[in-house]
Amino acid sequence: MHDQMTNLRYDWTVDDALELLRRPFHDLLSTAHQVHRRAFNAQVVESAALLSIKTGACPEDCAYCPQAAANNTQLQPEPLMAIDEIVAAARRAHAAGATRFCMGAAWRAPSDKQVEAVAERIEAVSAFGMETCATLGMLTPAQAARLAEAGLDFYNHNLDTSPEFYPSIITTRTYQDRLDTLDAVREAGIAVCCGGIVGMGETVADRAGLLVQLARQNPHPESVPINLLVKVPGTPLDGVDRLDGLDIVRTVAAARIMMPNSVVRLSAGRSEMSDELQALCFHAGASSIFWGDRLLTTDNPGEDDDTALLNRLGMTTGLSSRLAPNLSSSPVVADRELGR
Ligand code: SAM
Ligand code: DTB
Ligand code: SF4
Repeated sequence: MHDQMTNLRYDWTVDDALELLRRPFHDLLSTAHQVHRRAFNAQVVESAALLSIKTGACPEDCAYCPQAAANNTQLQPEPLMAIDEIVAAARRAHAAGATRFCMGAAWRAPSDKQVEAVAERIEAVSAFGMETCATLGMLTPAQAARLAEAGLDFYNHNLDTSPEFYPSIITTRTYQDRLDTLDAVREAGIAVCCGGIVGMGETVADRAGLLVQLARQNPHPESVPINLLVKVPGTPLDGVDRLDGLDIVRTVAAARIMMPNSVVRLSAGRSEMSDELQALCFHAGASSIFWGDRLLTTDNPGEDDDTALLNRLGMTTGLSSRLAPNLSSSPVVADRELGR
């Protein structure tokens, strides 16, 4: 379906996505950048801080994840953090320039008691004006409603990869389980943050398959994190071949074109990327990053390096990289170029 009012498409096919991912690089980038400028201020990136509020000993078997109990990593498990510690971390992140605070927990699916405890933490962080995000695993509709009531702005739940490649990466929960949680989050009125991971040994068709799963959602996820696999010793994916950096740029560009109003976040893996590669990703339409020197359990570039990079690019951080919504539908790019 193509919504003529909003100029958004929800009928993307794998062939459409493959056609984008395989375009001559400059044609793809040129279109993505023009689409980006219709809806976004190209000089602004959003800055989200991450905190692992419950770490490790996770019963899921995600092959990429240092927190899975099944993976033999050196990670020290930690129970749910106390409210005052979380609030102190959020205040520090706010003072360091982050506008969103994302709390991650290594759960398969939280109990109602655990959701209640996180709801209190969300209320405490919202109270001093930061946007809140949580990623806690699978949720029931009632749990999503409780988090919405607590004031949660975003819920992160990734599809990770294509439905075809998914069973090679995770066996303890299904693709449909993830889609059901996304429905519950959407239904509760919380904005959806949903993306995936590249560089896990997937094919270009798998990257196309992931993008199509995201872009066939109506509405599109408000935030789309594109993570580059962080390889952690002890995880089954530690030895996979490095993904060509230009394929990361292509994935960002295709996401930008397919979901023109969504905020595409260049997420995990930036510590392994050159400044030049990150600059290309911003040009291709990424307008959000994780801010601070820690992701959940692994390293991120840190405020000083990121501030220096943004300065060199004439860019700044800001609460929203989105332009006014009515600017987003001006037909600057010919339908032909967008694959319509
Ligand atoms: N346990 C919850 C879940 O899986 O939904 C929330 C936390 S989990 C760590 C959040 C996301 O982090 C995963 O869905 C995955 O996309 C990403 N992630 C985990 N380990 C990663 C790694 N080594 N490299 C890149 N992304 C990773
Ligand atoms: C997302 O897409 N990436 C973040 C956030 N959502 C929760 C997590 C990245 C985790 C990288 C590995 C680690 O630090 O444990
Ligand atoms: Fe657990 Fe989430 Fe890591 Fe999977 S990605 S092992 S569910 S913490």
